[in-house]
Amino acid sequence: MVRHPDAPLNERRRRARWWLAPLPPPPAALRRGPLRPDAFPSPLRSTRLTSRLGIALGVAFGVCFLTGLLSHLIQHPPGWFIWPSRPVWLYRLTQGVHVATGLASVPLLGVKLWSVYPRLFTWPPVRSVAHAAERASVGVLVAAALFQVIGGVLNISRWYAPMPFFFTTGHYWVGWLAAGALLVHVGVQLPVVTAALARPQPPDLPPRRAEAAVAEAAVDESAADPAVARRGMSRRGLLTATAAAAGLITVTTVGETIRPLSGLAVLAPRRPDVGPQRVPVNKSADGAGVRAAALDPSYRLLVDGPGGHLSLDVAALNALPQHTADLPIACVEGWSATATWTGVRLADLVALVGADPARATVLVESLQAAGRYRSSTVPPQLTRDPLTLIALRVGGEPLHIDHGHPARLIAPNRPGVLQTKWIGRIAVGGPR
Ligand SMILES: Nc1nc2c(c(=O)[nH]1)N[C@H]1C(S)=C(S)[C@@H](COP(=O)(O)O)O[C@H]1N2
Ligand SMILES: [Mo]
Repeated sequence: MVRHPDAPLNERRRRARWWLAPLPPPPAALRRGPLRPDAFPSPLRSTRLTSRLGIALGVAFGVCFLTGLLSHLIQHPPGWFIWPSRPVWLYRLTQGVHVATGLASVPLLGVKLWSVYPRLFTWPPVRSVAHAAERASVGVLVAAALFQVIGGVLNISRWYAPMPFFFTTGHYWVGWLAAGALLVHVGVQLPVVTAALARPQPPDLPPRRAEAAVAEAAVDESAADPAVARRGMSRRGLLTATAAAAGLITVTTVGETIRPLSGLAVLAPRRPDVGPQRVPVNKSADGAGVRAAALDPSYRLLVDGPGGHLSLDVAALNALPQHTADLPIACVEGWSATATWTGVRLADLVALVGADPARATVLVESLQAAGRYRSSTVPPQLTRDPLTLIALRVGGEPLHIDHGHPARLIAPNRPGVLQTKWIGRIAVGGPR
């Protein structure tokens, strides 16, 4: 920048802060419809109400973002990331919280947006470059928040038609966008929120408005009774209704992972005890196109390792030492169910083909020919884990075909998408 030593000091300062300089206002003739003054008269809207909703939503989004990030790291672990195998229910909890906080955000976000949408029509639309940037960042936040909440609900409802992209990737990256925009928003609005919450609470209806309402009602024949004029909702009533809606959504869905509440889970896409062998199913054998291969009498489980190759039929698998573990299937979609699994320890199979279970990374492949979840990688700390099974039975019965007959992977504290069903091949020392 060229300096002008002669320019007066404030002139230089003003130029330096060009982003705060007022912009020329647009023609006043445009100030019509929703842009006219007082176009949104609801007395329910207030900075205090918006602040309270904002805090609730900020907490829900923050928890949802962190638990979602965790789920992403577990499914795509970078080198530095180690996810413990105990407690076996931890992922079930974090992912249950992820989906529950996301669902509770639906009414919070709806009412929050209602409380601020008149600002879409503020006049003048942009006061300065800084104001324009702030409005743009709120635009990004609103778009990202709606994208996350709507996409998440579509995903747990397994309705992918409206999403012409791979949900998981979109949800992950837009999650970062939402988190960044939320941080900017909190930074900008924190002083406003602090001030709004510090002020003594205003009465539910400003008296002037209440009087006006009574006067209006007196004119209206059908509502001549002044008591009727106050029938509108109060701010406290609105907050209570919003909290009740969030609570109702939680109570009618959280039973998808908390078994004693499963009877109330009328809005949940899955119930923990509904499905073959009392365990839900996401992908059926027919859906995966594996029925014929899984029921074929010539089925063999291939185990390839540095010191040998095995080809085991179902009888041979049953002849190996059997172990039992109570472990949950915890789907990324928020439902989970614990069952009693019986089968062969992965560590035993790994040792049989000449590898050290404590150091072996194992690739587990399904008979399923295509699909994102046709294989999964088991890290060494799970390979050696005595609870990691190639399960042949659930609840004492041979696996139902939809649960992965003849053999499926079940390992402790692991997302459902990584619990590969209809296993055809186990490659020991495979790609990390
Ligand atoms: N081969 C294969 N295995 C799979 C899947 C799949 O699509 N293909 N889906 C996974 C998902 S998303 C979940 S939640 C669990 C569910 O196991 P279940 O159907 O026995 O409850 O299986 C996993 N195993
Ligand atoms: Mo899943």
